[in-house]
Amino acid sequence: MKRMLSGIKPTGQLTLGNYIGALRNFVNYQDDYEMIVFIANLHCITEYQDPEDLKKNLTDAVALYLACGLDPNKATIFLQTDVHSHAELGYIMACNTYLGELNRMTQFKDKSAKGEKNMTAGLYTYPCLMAADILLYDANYVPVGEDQKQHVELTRDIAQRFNNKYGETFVVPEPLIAKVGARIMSLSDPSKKMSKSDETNKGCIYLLDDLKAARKKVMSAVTDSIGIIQLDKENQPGLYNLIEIASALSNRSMEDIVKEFEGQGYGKLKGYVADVVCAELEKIQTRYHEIIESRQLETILKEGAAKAAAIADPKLEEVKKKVGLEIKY
Ligand code: ATP
Ligand code: LTN
Repeated sequence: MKRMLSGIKPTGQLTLGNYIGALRNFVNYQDDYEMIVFIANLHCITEYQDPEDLKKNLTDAVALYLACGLDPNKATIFLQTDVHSHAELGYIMACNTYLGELNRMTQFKDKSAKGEKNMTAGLYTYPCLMAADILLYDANYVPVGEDQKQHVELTRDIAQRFNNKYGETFVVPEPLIAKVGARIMSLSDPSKKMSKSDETNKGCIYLLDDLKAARKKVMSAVTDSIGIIQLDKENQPGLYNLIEIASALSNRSMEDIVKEFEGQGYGKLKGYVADVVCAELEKIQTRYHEIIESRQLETILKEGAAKAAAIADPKLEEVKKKVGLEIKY
């Protein structure tokens, strides 16, 4: 069975974008792949997080993973810091990455271009830690949203370089981008990605949003004045995004949805999208509350970390040996 690995960085509450672009796919993959998913808490602190908020977000993320259908009997689920090899291999990977490569990472470039202050060294070297996360497990596939593709490509370069320098060590992973829903856009500004760091809060649906609030966000989503229901991503990005959301959640094709609402007003279509979104959120939230109350998170994470470490720790030892980081007695 091929191995698949992905991580999520809960620096805020998980969003519908995370669900459609990532989580939901993990659930579909867990039957056909050996699935490893982890909460990338070390990645979270590349930017300051209030410690209490961070703790809550990490806990919610695990509970939401499970609520969305990830099954700890099928997939390995753990917290990054519970497996120490990540940080250690991350450093070794940083020593095998060139500044020029990190300078090309668009996520970092965008943040510096915006003139963000107090950017940390951790944020800059973050792709090296991400490479370690992936390479420790010899993952064949890495399912991510569009925005993370470049980081997986860098991981491939680092792996190939390491293999050439030190001998065959790592499996070179492939990014896996879902066809529908790889980039869900903000409901209030369809030129931007739906993001948990949305300042106005209007464009982003959180998985734990109150259903009424979620419905309101969909109903007031920004569309256009063209007034025709069709698939025109360029001129009607807001409408396209709504149809894409409904399609991803209902497993219907976007064309099929257009056919049903053709010739009708945007309000009707929005009502349908809101129904689909709220039904999905309700299902997830019910499970989420059951999981939080059942207090099983600690055991699941402990068992997940033990399973993960059994793969990661020997890999790190192999790397250290190859690099020459040991004393000969
Ligand atoms: P944000 O920009 O909201 O902080 P992120 O991409 O930096 O999000 P994560 O929460 O770690 O951080 O994202 C987890 C996964 O969800 C990644 O694979 C990412 O590509 C995917 N993802 C995040 N937002 C969206 C979106 N709007 N549409 C599709 N996929 C998304
Ligand atoms: N960088 C990713 C989260 C992440 C990840 C990973 C994803 C950290 N390590 C390894 C896939 C594989 C993000 O910001 N979404």
